[in-house]
Amino acid sequence: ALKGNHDVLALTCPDVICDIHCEYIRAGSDIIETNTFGANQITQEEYGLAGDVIAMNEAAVRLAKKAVQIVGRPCLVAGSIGPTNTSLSIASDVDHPELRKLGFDEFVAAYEQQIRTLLDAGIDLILIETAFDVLNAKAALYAAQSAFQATGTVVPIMVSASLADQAGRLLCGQELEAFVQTIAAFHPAVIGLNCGFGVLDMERFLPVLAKSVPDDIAISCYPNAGLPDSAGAYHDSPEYMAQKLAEFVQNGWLNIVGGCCGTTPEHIRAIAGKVRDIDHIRPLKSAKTLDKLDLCGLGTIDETGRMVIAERANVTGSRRFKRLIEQKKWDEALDVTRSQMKQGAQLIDICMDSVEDAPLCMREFLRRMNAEPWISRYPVVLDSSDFEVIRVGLRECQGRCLVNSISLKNGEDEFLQHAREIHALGAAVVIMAFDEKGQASTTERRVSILSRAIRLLLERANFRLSDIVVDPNILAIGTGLEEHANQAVSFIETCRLLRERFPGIHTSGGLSNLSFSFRGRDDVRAAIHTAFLRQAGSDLTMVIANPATMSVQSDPELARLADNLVACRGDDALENLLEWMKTHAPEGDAKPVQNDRSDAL
Ligand code: THG
Repeated sequence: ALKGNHDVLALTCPDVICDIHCEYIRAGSDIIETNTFGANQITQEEYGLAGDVIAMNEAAVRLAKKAVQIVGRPCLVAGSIGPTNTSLSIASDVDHPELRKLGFDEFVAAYEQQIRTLLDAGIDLILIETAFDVLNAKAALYAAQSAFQATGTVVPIMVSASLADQAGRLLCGQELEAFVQTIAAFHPAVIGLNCGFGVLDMERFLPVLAKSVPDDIAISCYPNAGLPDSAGAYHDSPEYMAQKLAEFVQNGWLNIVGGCCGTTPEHIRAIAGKVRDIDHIRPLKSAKTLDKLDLCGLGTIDETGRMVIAERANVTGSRRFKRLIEQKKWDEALDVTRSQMKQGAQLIDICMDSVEDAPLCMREFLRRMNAEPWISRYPVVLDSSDFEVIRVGLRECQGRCLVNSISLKNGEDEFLQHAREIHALGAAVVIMAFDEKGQASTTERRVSILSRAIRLLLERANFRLSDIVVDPNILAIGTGLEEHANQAVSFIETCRLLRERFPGIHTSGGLSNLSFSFRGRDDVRAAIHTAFLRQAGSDLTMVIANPATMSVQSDPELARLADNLVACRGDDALENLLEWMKTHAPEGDAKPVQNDRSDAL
């Protein structure tokens, strides 16, 4: 049963395919696509033709190039990469959100084989199209980079999404703007829309693209000729499509237009005729050095103020969360993240480091989270000191996530290798102030280690400043040890110096670390956190915290004493605060927490 397997036609009816290419080139196409939309292991497995994938791709490129030669006018050949028939983000069985038919690495292998073959056969660009699941597209983008390395050939990449609903979401649930942010991190040449409901329905989504696609990336749009009727016929006329697309170009929204399902050579002739002479094409500018961080999940977040990363989904920082994960109480564990977001956090830090089989727990949790659209609209912060856990996490997150963290503690080689892997998967990274000698606790060492790490990322791992978040280590104050007294001051000073040296760079830290010596006194901890955040001001652009313990209205005397302690003002700041604590019992029935400090770090 080969019905529906159009990709096999390059092998079985080569002349038909070549003639079709010729017709479109004569009609005015500047780019034609190879007949390889489903010519990959995953799709062809269904037809029992996985063994013919290489031959299909080779033949398809040959036919497209032959057609260009026959017609004799310049035309680029784009290697078509479809999404396959399988989704990486959506569970095949709703009762088992943690199961997938196939995993990310299997997609990468299938795509890498297809893309290598297309590159060797001589395509001019790669077209990852009809993306309905951003994770499938990520796998294709990751595979493309491996294929570039393996073949030594690099070509521009176009990525085109297909929207599934009138709200402008992909089938996997991701909003268009979040899709753009996720994909833009891979620096393709073009981002756009194709297929879908036809040109009319694309009209309101193109301004979203025009607003969110970075200035150095082109925008494309090649819709279907309307929505097919029950007999599978498409009804948008060539003139109508051409007229609408010309309007879109005139609006400055687009750089590349064309047609998808149901568009005949007549459509392409009409479109080419209408748009060829419009000079109001969307301008492309070279990239700015600092773009936005653009972390996202299924949705985008507001990055204008200080961003709050929720800390409680952390098995080393929360006994309760650890118990929930160990007992596989997934719904209750998900509730932890949900309530943190309700309290005002914009990002979710997830750490599984102290449970058995942390990589598996990370994957299971992320897959279950993914089935909760309300939670998964927020960006994920993958918190682990085990890079294997990070690797797993990066393969499950739909949006652009933040890796927390890497450092120079095991030297430059490992640092760069991990950084490159993170970058190749489109994520941003937190770098901690550790080096080969250990943790930095002076301003001088904090600044020097982090500056060195930033330069390595910029110069040797292809990062932009906007892909990097620095964390100079928030350490506990109020311990009674003199060398800890100015830790908050030193942290804040480091942030300021680094933001002077690298304008616009993001800074972050774990707020609760600061007040470890005051465990059991949530009122005092909250006052210390509030004072710290006020003193850090705009030098601290992100913070890992329990949103419930920030910006609280404390007793004015407590607020003043906490402010002195954080600012390391006077020799008796700690003494005065301890004195106040003796005379002001904790509110409610707060009990001292028994676990020791190392447990939460
Ligand atoms: N920088 C970066 N990442 C980090 C940290 C950092 N990740 C981990 C940690 N530090 C930030 N997260 C937490 C989470 C919880 C607590 C502190 C930091 C915490 N936990 C309760 C306590 O110790 O009182 C635990 C109580 C309980 O068991 O419920 O305070 O600095 N980049």
